[in-house]
Amino acid sequence: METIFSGIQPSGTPTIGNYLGALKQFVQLQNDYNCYFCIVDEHAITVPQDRLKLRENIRSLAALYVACGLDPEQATLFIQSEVPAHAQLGWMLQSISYMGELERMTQFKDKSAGKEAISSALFTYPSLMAADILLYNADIVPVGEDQKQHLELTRDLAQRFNNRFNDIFTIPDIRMPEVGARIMSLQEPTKKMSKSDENEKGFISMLDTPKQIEKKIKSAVTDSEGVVKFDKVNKPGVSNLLTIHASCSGESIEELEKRFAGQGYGDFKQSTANAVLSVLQPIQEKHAELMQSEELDDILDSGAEKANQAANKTLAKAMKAMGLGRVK
Ligand code: AQP
Repeated sequence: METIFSGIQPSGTPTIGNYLGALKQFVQLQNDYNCYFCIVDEHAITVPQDRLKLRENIRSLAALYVACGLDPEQATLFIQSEVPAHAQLGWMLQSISYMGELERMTQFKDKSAGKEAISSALFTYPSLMAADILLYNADIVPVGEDQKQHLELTRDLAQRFNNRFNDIFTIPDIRMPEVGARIMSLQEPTKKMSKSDENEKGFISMLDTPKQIEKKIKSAVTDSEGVVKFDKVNKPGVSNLLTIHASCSGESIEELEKRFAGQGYGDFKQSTANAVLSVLQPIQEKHAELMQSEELDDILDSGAEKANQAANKTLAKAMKAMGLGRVK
């Protein structure tokens, strides 16, 4: 059976973008693959975090994974910092990562733009992400489009390590959803929707109330044309809402264009909000139940145990290949 690895940062509550680009795929894949799903808290601290908020976000994200339909009996769900091999292999991979290739990463450029104090960890983030994936010899990594460049670097680092030391790592393939791989901000539809956006009107959090969701979608930036048509270049706002609607309701973009032809944006926005609510409401109910239960800690304990076992095996091979430590 092939292996899958993917992670989400507990840097806030996941957005509908994280759901459509990543979480939704995870649930579909768990029956056919050996899956590792990770709460990548060490990635979250590459930008400043409030300690208590981070803890809360980690727990809430774990509950969301399960609430979305992830079955902990089938897939391994764990927290990155509870598996020390990630940081160890991350360091080893930094030693074969070049400054030039890390400087080219658009996520680093976006997140560091205009900031004065930028952590070195934000710069080396892709080497740690490569370690996350390579430790489990993942064949496939299901992610949204924004992670494509990091995935390409992961493949380069794996190949470089294998050529230079020993053939240890599996070269992973990326897997992106056909629709929903890049959900855009509701306020600036040429920019990706992000859970850490300072403008809360720009994203729909998976735990927003129905009122908040309706309000955010109603005030989403569109255009003055009043025509519901998919055209990413000239109508980025409407195209983004069409993508969200189609991904949530299962209808095609063409069907939606036909249904709302000649109707303006009011009904279309209401229908988009309804489609989002129909997906998020059952998840929110399950999330609330899980947050009150002890089940979550049992799931994360057993996930950490399984992940440590698998990761330590690969780490030992990689250390031996590089000549680290002693021969035992
Ligand atoms: N807007 C998006 N559309 C589709 N997929 C998306 N993903 C993120 N944003 C979108 C996918 O969600 C997964 C988890 O992402 P992450 O938390 O590891 O980091 P990120 O990609 O940096 O996501 P955010 O929401 O933008 O987080 P912050 O604001 O903390 O940087 C990934 O598979 C990603 O592709």
